[in-house]
Amino acid sequence: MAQYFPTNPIAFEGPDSTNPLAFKVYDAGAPVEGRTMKDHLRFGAAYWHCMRNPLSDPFGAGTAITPWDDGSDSLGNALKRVEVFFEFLEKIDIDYYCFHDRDVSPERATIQETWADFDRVAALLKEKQQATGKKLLWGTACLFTHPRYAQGGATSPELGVFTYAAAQVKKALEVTHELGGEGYTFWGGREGYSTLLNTDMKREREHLACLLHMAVDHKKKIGFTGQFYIEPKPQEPTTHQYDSDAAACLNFLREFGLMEHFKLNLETNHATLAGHTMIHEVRTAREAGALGSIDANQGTANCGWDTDEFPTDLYLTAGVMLEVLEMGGFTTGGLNFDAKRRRDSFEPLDLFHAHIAGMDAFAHGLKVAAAIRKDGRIAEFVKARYASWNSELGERIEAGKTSLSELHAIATKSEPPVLKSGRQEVLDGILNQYLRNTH
Ligand code: XLS
Ligand code: NI
Ligand code: NI
Repeated sequence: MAQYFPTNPIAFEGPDSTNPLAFKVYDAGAPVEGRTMKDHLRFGAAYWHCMRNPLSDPFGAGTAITPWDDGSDSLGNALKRVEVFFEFLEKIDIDYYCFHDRDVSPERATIQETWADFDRVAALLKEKQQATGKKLLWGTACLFTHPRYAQGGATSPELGVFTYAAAQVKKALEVTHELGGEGYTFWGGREGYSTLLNTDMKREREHLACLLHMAVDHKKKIGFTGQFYIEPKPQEPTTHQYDSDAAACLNFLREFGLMEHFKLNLETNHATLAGHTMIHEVRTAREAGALGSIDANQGTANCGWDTDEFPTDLYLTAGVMLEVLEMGGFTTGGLNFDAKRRRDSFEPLDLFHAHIAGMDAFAHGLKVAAAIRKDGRIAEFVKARYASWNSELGERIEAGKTSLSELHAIATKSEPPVLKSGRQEVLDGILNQYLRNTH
């Protein structure tokens, strides 16, 4: 194995290990609810953050130390990064990865040249996948970096831009298919507006739906059976994005007849930017049968940016894994670390520290979630809370077999209803008990 990272493969050393380059909780082969941790968590690494993020911010230059990268956009440099990335995947023991077309290969003067380079890089990605057994969780097209997309990709007021975006999606989809990708994501970073004064919102949303319908058609045409995802985010970079949260995405999909073709790829920091908890977003998607995949990260609570930090909050990971277990586990999706190191964690080894922290946090969340489910107290409480609905009248209301007049008559002759306590603090305590007692 090449040696771009000065570490051995990361191993599980148990909860008392003090080795920063070891897993304390994530024990890949350990069984939880009849499946291994590895199978449940389906971790993915993001090519853009691992290989292409210089760790700059609006006030300062990049700090990341990347001795393997000559800083050029040459094909040789792009191929070199693939070697480095696969060494990382092997050593960190992550099975899946995700990429945008422009992360792995550069944009050239013409579409033909751009695609020729993309094909060369894709061939190496495929070779590396075959040699290591690593897999593509999802691919995507970057429709937000190039200046042509300043006013949107699929929602640009300019037809030529839409056409270019469509070409880029076609190619990214075909490469994803070629690499055996299990999914394909649409994140509309610039599919929104800066001001309604210059925007025909109705037309732009319709155009976005047109592109997605064409993608569905093309998927069938080329025989790609991976899952399509939409990834909601309310703003940043645009002032308002059309796919603002899970509920808005579900409405969009239903409005344009796309529901059966898409699931959601939910990201924690996008949920918080939308004013929701991640658990709310995950629950909303799960109940609609549309929980597909997760971009695992977290934000700083008091900061209105998409800070994309590695997820270390155990309440978050336990809550997310409870929803995933309730769903019966991921199928095509997984936990893709759409997360970056802090600007001050710039050494190559910090990539390992960051992923280890996230993987251990999700492994712990998985164990806590399984323990809570086994205990059953929370689920029983919820069931009991709605018990009055299991009456003859409750069933008739739920079946749509009564009327306001009948309920008026019943309410008139009944005693006033008596509420039971919601016991939130008891439930918080049970959650904490499992966060403390799970090892
Ligand atoms: C940005 C998004 C992006 C998508 C893929 O905020 O999270 O990284 O996951 O385009
Ligand atoms: Ni994301
Ligand atoms: Ni994000």
